[in-house]
Amino acid sequence: MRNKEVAQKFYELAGLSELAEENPFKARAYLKVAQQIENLPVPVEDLAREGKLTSIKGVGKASANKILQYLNTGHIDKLEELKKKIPESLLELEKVPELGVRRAKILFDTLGIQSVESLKKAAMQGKIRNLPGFGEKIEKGILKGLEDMKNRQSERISIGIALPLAESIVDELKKYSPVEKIKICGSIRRMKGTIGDIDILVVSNNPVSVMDKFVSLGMVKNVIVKGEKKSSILSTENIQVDLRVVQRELFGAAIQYFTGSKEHNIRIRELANKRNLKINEYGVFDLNTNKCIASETEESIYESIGLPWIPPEIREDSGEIELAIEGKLPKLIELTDIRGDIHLHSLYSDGMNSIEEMAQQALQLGYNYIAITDHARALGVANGLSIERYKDEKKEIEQLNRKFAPFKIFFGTELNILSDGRIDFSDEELNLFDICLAGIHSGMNQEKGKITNRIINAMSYNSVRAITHPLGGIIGRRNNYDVDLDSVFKEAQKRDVLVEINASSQRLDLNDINARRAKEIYNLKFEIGTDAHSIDGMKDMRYGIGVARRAWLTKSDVINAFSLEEFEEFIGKR
Ligand code: DGT
Ligand code: CA
Ligand code: CA
Repeated sequence: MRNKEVAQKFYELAGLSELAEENPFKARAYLKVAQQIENLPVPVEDLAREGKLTSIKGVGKASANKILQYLNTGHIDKLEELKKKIPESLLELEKVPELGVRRAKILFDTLGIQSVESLKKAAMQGKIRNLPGFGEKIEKGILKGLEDMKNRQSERISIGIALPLAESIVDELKKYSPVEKIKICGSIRRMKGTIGDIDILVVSNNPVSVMDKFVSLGMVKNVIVKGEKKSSILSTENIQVDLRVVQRELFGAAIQYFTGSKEHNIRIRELANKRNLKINEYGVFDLNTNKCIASETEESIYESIGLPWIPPEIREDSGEIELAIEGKLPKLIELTDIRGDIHLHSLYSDGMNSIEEMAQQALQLGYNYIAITDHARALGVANGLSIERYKDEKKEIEQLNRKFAPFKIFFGTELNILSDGRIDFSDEELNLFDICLAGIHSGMNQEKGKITNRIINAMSYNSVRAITHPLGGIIGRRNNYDVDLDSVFKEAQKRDVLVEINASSQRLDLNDINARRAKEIYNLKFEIGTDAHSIDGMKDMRYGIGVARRAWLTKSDVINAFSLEEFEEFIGKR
């Protein structure tokens, strides 16, 4: 599914169209198309193939042609045309956090700022604060944004982009070329939050034909190398994809080797050496006779060195080998263990779907319950709810519950942890809800001590049962705020508050490392919530499970893997 990627192009079109001072109506139209495609429940490339692009709301003939052109060639004429009209450096400026198109344009028009360097200089000289609509806070924000940009590892790409891309390649190759077996390996198989490049392995009796198809896929921007055994391409989004063809009998050895991690494989090789064996991408060999003793399946590779099969997500040489030797690997949580999604937004606040539609999707996903947790009033930009509107929402949920029983919709809220640590409502008002989550949505530039105390204070409300997206970052766009996570974890332990693994592929917050610490040091429990604002977003649960497995979590660590009865008991406990 390439929806996010195509949506991104339309966001770009909207921004550039505004910068180029086209009719403002156009920018708004592009924006609308971007939002629609981003939230499309089906792959945009399927609609393209079926000639049904104009069935998407807001997509006319012109936009449909742009989508087709992009899917077929990897570029959009209009986008290139706009780029030519705008100085390159201005394109760079527009990406600085806090800036965006409109402000970049003001800076260009008033101070003649065209580059990141001159922006930095002007901000340091205090020239920006006096411009209309800027002020000191934004000037500081720009400097911080520039710093963040420098620190960000912009080369790695979010799994939320890489995995769907890899899957669409697998689908196409399966459909249109003679593959017998095919597997995504590397860091994607290990479900790392960010990916360097995509590694795919295939078995085929006609490698040439597979490679021909691979290098001519719609998403190929250019071919780096093409061979019979290995080819590499660069996708239109500048993601490298390596495809290797291996012999059927060597498939297990190859996927074990190319799944990595490198650190894990180094340890595996050492273990083999101790047994007078040698492991490489072709199999396990007896060092004396050079005879191959395992290669066809991954299980056989591990077995040959006395280990059980190890789940890819924990192959990082961070303790898994030692436990595997003792036969004590934990049974990691799985996607099918999840019984409900308890962080969801509906049309009542800033979601795209009704509560009923979210419930239908939950049933499709095999869940037994959900919690609708729309934003609370302080979050004006997200259409946050007053107590009165929450009461209306509660009524609707009660009605739906009669319809959907035994499936159950819990009536929840995602509260705002305000700048002073208070939340939107009093404990008494919060009695209205079945479950209250709370998270920081504003004042993210405060200093560490303040932010930490805000979260700690939020946990002092009896009703608050979970802290959402504890670090507040958005992958590739916004850095985490500064917070003393250990203090937060300590308080959560004391108060019996859950921490969230936000499964949205744009967040993955907590990440694997922090979630593992939360469990191992502080014995915390988790909720894995998608924070979905549409039925499509609910499918992001698998990324949350990826994080959870990488954090070594089991079913019993995660509240929304509890049965409906257990979950009800849990939320009734306070
Ligand atoms: P990435 O692409 O940076 O997100 O991370 P990976 O783990 O996918 O790394 P990549 O694509 O360089 O290589 C894929 C796997 O192949 C890697 O996890 C382990 C294996 N591999 C690659 N190069 C080496 C190597 O020099 N030594 C060993 N032992 N394994 C390697
Ligand atoms: Ca890789
Ligand atoms: Ca690679």
